[in-house]
Amino acid sequence: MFSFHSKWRYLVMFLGVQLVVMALLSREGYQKRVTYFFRIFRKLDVLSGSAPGHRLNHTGADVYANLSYLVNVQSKDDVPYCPKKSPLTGGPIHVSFPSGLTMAQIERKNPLVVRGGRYRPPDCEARHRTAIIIPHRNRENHLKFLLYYLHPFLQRQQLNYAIYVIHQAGNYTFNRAKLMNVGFREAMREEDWNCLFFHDVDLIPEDDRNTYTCDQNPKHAAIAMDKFGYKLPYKMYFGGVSALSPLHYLKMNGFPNNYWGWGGEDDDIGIRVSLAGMVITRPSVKVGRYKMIKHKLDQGNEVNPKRFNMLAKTRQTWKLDGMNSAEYEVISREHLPLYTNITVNIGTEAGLHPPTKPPPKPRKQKKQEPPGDPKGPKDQEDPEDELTDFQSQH
Ligand code: UDH
Ligand code: NGS
Repeated sequence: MFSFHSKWRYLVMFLGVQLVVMALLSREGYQKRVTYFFRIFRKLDVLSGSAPGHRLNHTGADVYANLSYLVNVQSKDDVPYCPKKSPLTGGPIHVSFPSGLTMAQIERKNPLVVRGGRYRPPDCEARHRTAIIIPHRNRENHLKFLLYYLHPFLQRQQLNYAIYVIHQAGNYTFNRAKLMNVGFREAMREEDWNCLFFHDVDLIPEDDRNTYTCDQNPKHAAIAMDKFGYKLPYKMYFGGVSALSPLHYLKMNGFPNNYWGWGGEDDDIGIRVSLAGMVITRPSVKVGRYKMIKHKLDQGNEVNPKRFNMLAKTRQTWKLDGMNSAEYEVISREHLPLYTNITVNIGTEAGLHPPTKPPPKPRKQKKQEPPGDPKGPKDQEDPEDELTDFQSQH
């Protein structure tokens, strides 16, 4: 009887101690450790593709949905290569443009992106090194949306990447293709990128199976844009977003430098691809989908009236004008939290430092012109007249 009572006492004491131990273990420090182990298990599940949470809702998925699985690890030595197909990609991405988005919010949502807008997968060695080149001027709002979507999109693809914004200084007519030449050279100065994506600031990819890696031939990625009813507007279209390896780029002497204003430069680039003996590859229309942020033609990027005549001469000009003749001056290079901003003076048609016109001399009394050429001296002819003549004949 007596010993039965003391047995109960010992049992109650034992349970009490258990309770105290459990209470202590559930304090913050222990919780952290338990969460850490749970995270490891969850990550292993994700990488093997078996985590239930990882099964994305493929319709209208949030682009940030499965990035919470990425955990920064201290040491990057001896990490294995990333899988050939990223387990983090899900398919279609829901794209909308809510008001009030700030750069600080984007930074907070992308904690693993480092200065200059660079990223490497924390848990595996990327198979691809991709630089994104964005020609830019006065489109800060578009840039914000692009960064919001592009960072998680590229992280899902497990790429080693950086985003370069090439900002044209001054107010002179915009020159998209020349800015791309600047972007190519300046990005390659920083790292041995094996793929360059030339990306308009107003195009948001809508499917993360559209991989930002290079193919055997130059790739036109923006094959299906909403503004064209999600199909190619014409067979040779090469605008919006394209991808070239450094080898492709140099083989076609880069892009033309002399298309000032809107239109034609992308067609010229497409022609260069075939003149250099390459072909254009494309993803499927199901995957190469983009939403364009609606806008009007910018001030300073007026339609270029010379573009058709210039296109007719690409065969003669591509080896002379391009990467080998691109002249510019970098004004600044800033490694900002979400991108590298390169501000550049690309000059005008008259060169990098066009001579300022001297003030007009006071007119002298004109002598009588000798009879002869009614047009006057030959050097007064505008060389563009020749191009306009060509256009009207064709
Ligand atoms: N860009 C700028 N600032 C400018 C002009 C162009 O950043 O002032 C860049 C930007 O990356 C843009 C790209 O150059 O996405 C292409 O320019 P765009 O968006 O004006 O060209 P797009 O063909 O739009 O996409 C055309 C608007 C309607 C033109 C109708 C002409 N018939
Ligand atoms: C072509 C332009 C391209 C342009 C494309 C789409 O006509 O530069 O339309 O334009 N080529 C010429 O003008 C020679 S868009 O509908 O996006 O405004 O990219």
